[in-house]
Amino acid sequence: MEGENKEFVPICGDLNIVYPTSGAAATSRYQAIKKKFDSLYGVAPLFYCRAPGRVNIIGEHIDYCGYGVLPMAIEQDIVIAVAPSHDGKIVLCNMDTKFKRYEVGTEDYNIDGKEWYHYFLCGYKGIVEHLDIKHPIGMNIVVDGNVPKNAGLSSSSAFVCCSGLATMHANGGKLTKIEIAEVCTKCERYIGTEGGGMDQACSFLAGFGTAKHIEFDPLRYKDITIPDGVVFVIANSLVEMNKSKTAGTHFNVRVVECRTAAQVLAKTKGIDWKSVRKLAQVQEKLDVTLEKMLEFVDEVLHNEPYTREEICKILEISDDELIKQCLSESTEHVSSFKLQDRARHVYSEAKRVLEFREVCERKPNNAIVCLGGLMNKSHDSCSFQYECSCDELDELVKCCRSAGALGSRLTGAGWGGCTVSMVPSSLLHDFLHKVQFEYYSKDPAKLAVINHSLFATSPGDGAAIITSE
Ligand code: A2G
Repeated sequence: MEGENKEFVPICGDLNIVYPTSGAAATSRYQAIKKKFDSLYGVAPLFYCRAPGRVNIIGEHIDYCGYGVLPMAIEQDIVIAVAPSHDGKIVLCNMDTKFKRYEVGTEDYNIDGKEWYHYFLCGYKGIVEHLDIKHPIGMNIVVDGNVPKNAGLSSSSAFVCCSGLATMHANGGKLTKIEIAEVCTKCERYIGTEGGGMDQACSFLAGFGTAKHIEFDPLRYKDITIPDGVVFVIANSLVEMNKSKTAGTHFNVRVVECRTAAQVLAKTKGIDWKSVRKLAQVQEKLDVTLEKMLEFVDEVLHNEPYTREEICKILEISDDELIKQCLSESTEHVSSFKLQDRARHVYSEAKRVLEFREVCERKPNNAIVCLGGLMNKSHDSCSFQYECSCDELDELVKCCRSAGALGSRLTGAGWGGCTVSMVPSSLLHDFLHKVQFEYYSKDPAKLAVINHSLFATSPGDGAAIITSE
């Protein structure tokens, strides 16, 4: 099905019955949130919002270059319970007492750090500004999240999306899923990384039972049915991937390397390079295939890292101009840029995503073997060309492959976090056992958290507003 751009409509009814993917555990989770809400604010929540995390099956680090990705939502999500208030305040409490209570004025707040509540404020500010809400309503809030943090499963975007959705609904706003996904992509940039929109799009547009091919500029999506007989397994390397700290710097450096590669390619090919920000724009302007772009990359760019001076010389600009045209606040001091490897990864990964989709649609006899092969190539490209893996992720991928996965790769930004593996359903039990033995059992600290670290997953539902009216 081609993605429809529908407005968000609350799911209404008795919470215990209504929320579709809820089993007994989910129901008791909502009841626990309600109980805490009652004890904190003396009233029941008026509504709940939920937004899921995601696992990206293939298409890594190419959304911000303008290329399509192929993720699915996971069941784990962020839930926000809300009761509007009239005291001009937002009060935020978290089910996890590690995250302290926070209170701020509805019109008097700053996103000047990376505390947990700043992620809420990103979604809040994005919606207030987009809908031009002059006097936003106050909100009493309880937040609960079970998306593993710093694991590449998009817990921060799920929180930003859920906050945006709650703010929209509390203020009587109406947006389509595509509109709100775009707003939340932009507003997450208030807090640091220059992501491309996959996480927010997946959180809002996901649908039960299918992965999504999500494309950008303009944002659109298509349901992708994975062939029968396989299951996806997430395994956490337990190396923390903290995007707002070290990985954030690596991440933004990759964004800048891709932008610079696009501009150098454009300049060399006689295109107005100042109008180019993404590698996909170069392909579009030259109107050639991805194969051809890969040839150009090898012809035009050299493998050794570029210095700032060399880039300035090619683009015929000063260092100040380089900062303005290519770099960002967090990357203005970068002195060395690997353009060929990064561009190679992006164009080849974009091609693998299209091949993956094509195999899912055509379903040849060897479909699952082909899909596994594409996932393996994707990991190798992430590891060698994009250098966004780490030793533990490479080791985990190796364990997963030798435990029976047809394909295994890092998922999300990398530099730690999780792998995703495609495993024949008939081998699942054996696979989990072997990976447990090979990766987790050797370290008691890892073994202690295995239940949340190694699990099978299937495509979950997208974000929702849930009311009890
Ligand atoms: O890395 C992160 O999850 C990015 N998200 C996402 O856009 C994508 O680039 C991914 C790598 O494929 C954010 O920066 C919020």
